[in-house]
Amino acid sequence: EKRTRKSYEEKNKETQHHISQKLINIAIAKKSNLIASADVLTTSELLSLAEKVGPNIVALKTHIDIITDFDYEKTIVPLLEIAKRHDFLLMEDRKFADIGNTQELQYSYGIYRISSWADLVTSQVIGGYAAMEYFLNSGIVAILGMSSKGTLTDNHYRNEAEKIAIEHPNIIGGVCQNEISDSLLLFTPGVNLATAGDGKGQQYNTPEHVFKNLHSDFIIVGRGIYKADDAEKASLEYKIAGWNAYLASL
Ligand code: 5IU
Repeated sequence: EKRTRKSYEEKNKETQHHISQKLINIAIAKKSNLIASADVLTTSELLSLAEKVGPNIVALKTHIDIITDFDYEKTIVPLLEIAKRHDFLLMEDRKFADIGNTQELQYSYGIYRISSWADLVTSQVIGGYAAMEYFLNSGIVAILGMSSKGTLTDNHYRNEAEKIAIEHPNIIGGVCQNEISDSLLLFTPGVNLATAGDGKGQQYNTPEHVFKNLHSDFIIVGRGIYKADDAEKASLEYKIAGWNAYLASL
């Protein structure tokens, strides 16, 4: 075992990064380890989902570049207001994968201006340690392993990527389907209570699996929530399932 099961209270004492502390404090206050993935295509769907799931989540994960009618004033400004009111963080799943200079430009410029609103950003670490220096306002969640069938993130890659994540003060955690060092927060997507896959390579596990076997800290759920007939109800179900699985794993 790479990772001992630690409570959120223990993690909170150990972490130095203000974003990890914020995230963990929300988890404790809400009794939630749920991050909803808002892979929706319009501003109105994004805002309506955020409003419905807001009370049950610690963070909302966006792919802001799939919003077809994106407009900073109409999309980001109200999203920030909802996040503040319901007390959740914004995580932009940008998966940066370039040299430091380019990542710095992608992070702050263009129409999305990610650096001005994202508490957390995901990044590949393929560009190496120095490429991680420029995401100054956000906590970085490093992509260490992927959930899709046939991913190239094998044991060797994961170990090398993890070394960078452990060493880099701006990296607060990793996305992975395996155990990682407990100095990092572990974020696990590919969670669904109803199905084992999506027919497009996605592979799903249950909250029980990710907390008990991987000692994960946060589950990321997309279609299990936003495709449900009642997203609010589904988010509550995943919140309870995630929290119970966490408690059972202690
Ligand atoms: N996501 C994964 N697996 C990964 C990584 C990211 O599913 O290994 I890295 C993203 C993709 C999507 C969300 O935005 O997490 C999962 O959505 P579904 O729960 O709808 O499969």
